[in-house]
Amino acid sequence: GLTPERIRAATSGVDQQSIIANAATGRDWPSYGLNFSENRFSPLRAVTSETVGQLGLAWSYDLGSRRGVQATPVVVGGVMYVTASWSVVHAVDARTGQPLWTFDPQVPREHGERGCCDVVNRGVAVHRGKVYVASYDGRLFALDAATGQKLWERDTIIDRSRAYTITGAPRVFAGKVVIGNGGAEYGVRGYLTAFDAETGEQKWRWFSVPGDPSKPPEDESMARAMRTWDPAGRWWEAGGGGTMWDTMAYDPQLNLMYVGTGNGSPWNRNLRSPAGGDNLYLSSIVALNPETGAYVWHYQETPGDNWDFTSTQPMILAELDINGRRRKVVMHAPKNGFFFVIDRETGEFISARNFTAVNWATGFDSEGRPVENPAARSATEPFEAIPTAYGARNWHPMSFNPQTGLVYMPVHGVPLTLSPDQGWRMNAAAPNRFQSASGWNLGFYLNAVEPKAKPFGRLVAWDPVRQQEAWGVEYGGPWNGGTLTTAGNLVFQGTADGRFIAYDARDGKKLWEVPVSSGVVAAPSTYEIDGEQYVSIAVGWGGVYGIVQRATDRVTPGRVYTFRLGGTAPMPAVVEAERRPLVGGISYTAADAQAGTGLYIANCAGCHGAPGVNNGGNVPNLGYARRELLEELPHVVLEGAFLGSGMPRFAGRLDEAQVLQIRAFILSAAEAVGRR
Ligand code: PQQ
Repeated sequence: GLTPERIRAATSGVDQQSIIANAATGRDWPSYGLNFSENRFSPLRAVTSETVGQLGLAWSYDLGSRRGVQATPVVVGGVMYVTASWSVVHAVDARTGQPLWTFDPQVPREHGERGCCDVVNRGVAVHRGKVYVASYDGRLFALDAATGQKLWERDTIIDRSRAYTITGAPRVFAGKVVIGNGGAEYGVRGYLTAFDAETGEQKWRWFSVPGDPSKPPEDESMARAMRTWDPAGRWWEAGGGGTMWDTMAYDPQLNLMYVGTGNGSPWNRNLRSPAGGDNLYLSSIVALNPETGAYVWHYQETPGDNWDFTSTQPMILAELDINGRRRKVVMHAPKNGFFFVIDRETGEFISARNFTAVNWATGFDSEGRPVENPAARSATEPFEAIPTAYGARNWHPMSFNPQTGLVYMPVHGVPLTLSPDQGWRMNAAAPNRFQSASGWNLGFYLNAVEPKAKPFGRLVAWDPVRQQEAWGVEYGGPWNGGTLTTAGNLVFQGTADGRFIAYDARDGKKLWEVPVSSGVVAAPSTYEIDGEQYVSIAVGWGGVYGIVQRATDRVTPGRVYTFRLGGTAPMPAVVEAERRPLVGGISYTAADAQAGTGLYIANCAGCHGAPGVNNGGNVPNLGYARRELLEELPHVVLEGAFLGSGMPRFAGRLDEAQVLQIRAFILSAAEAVGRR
C-alpha cells in the first residue's frame, strides 16, 4: 500500500528538473497543465485511437461536494491530488482509488457570496514533498504530501474589506509558489504573489493595474500603466480589476513566466475611466521575471475592456513554424473570441483570428490593435456583445497536440445584453442592479433588454498556424469540459450533458463515450503506474454558468472517474434530481411581485437564476421550490438556514416585507412560465 514513507519518497523528488524531465515520458501529471507549457499533451501511447474502445472503469472516488468541481487531477508517483468545491483537497491512491487523506481549509461559508462564480477550485501544485492549495477565502497552504498535515499557511489578501477570492491552482516556478486571486466583479485591484516554496516567505508581488493615484506607483510597470487610465483617478474607487484568477505558464529557458489578466472593475469603461484609455494591464498576457516579479512585456488582447473580457483563459506555450521561421509562441483564446499567437520572447503580436462569431470588433490590424465596432461602447444604448461575459471560452483548459498541430478548445456562447447603468456608484446596492446586494460593481444592467443570440457549445480543433478551424463537434449547449490530448491520437473531453468522450485527434471522429455522474466542466489527466496508462476525470457540475443552469438531471455529488484498458469496475450509481412542478398555491399581490423583481435581481439572481425558466444548476431554481420552503422563506433568507451550502444570512440587508416581495416575484414568474 501507499504508506506515508512511500508517498514521501515519490513526491520529494518533484521539482523543476523533474517536471521538465517528465515531459518526455508523461508518466506523472505533476502540474495543473501537465508541464510548464501547460499544453496538456501526454506522450503516453498505450491508449490510442486503436485501443481506446477497451477503456473501462478502474475505480471511482466520491468527492462528496455538491458544487462545481474544476480540478485537473495532479498525479505523482501513483498518488492523486484533486480538489473539490470549498477548496477541499483529496489524496487518493491512483491505482486503486483508495483514500489516503483529505485536507479541508474550512472556508467560512459566509465567504461564498464574495466570489462571482461558484465556490470552485482548480487544483494543487506539488513540489519537493509538499502540496500547495489556495482556499476560496484567499489563504495559501503548504501541506505535507504524505499526510496532508499543514506545514504553513499564508494570508495572500492585502485588504480583507474587499471581496477577494481564490479559485485557481497555484504554480511553482523557479522555486516559488505563485498565486493570484479573483474579485474584479466586486471592486478589487488584482495582483499576483510569490512565496518561497520551502519556507512560505513572501518573495514578490506584482499588481496588474495601478493603485491609489495619490501615492507613487510601485514600479515602472505601474507608472506606465497609470498613463493609460483616467487622469482624474476615478478607477481607484473600484480597484480597477485585472485579477489574475487562472492561467499561468513558464519558460525556464527564457526565465519568463506568463500570466493572463482579468477584466476591468467596474466592467463599464465609461464609468471606470471616463477619459478612456487602454487601462493597462487589463485583459492582457504579461511576461514577468519569476525570480523578482519584474514586468518584462505585455500584449493587451482587449484594450480598454468594457465587456468583462478576461484574458485569464488557459494559455499554451509552443513552438510553431510561421512563415518559414520556428518561433516560440504563446497561444491564447481568451473570452473575447479571438485566437492569438504571440512571440513569447518579445511579446510581439504575430496573428489573431476570431474562432467564433464576434461583434465587438471586426478583426485585428497588423499592429495587434482591434478594429472596434463603435456601438460596442455606447455610453447610453444597450449592446448585446458577442461573445459575452461568459466568454467564447472560459477557464476550461484547452490542449495542443504537436503531432496534429491542432489546439482543442471548448467554445461556447451564452447570450447577454449590457445596458449602461449611468447611476452606478461603488458598492451602491439597488434594485435591478445585478447582485449589487452582494457587492457586484458592473456599471451595466444585465439582460434588461432580451438577448437575440442563442446559446451553443462546441469542441473546436484549431490550426494555430493557418488560424482556422480544422474540425468541430457540436454539443447541445454551452459549458463543456476542458480537454486532454495524447500521443495516441486522442482528444478526451467531458460534456455538460454528463458524458466523457474520446475523439480521434486528427478528424474529430468519436471513438468512445461513457456516461458519468453529472455535467463535466474540469479537464482530464492521464498518467502511468506500473506500466499501465490511466485516464482520470473529476466530475462535478458548476462554475458561473453551472450554478444556475444544467444540461442533465444527474446531480450526483462530485466524483473522480479513472479508466484503464480492460477496466471492469462497475459504474457507480448516479443521483437524479427530484422532478418537481412549478411552485404555486401561495397568494401574492401584483404590486409585491413588481417590487420583488428588482430585489430578486440585486440579491438572488446570480445564484438562483430566473425562476421557472429551467431546473436550476448546482443551486436550485426557486420556480421549482417546494411550497413549504417558500412558506418559510423569511426565516430561510433572513436567518441563513442554508448557510452551510453557502447561502448568506440576509438579516440586516433585507427585511421581512422585502423577502415577501421577492417571494411574490418568484410565484408570479413561476405562474407566467406555467401559462406558456
Ligand atoms: N470563474 C468562472 C467559473 O469558475 O466558472 C467563470 C468566471 C470565473 C468568469 O467568467 C469570470 O469572469 C471570473 N472572474 C473573476 C474575476 O473577475 O476576478 C474570477 C473568477 C473566478 O475566480 O472563478 C471568474
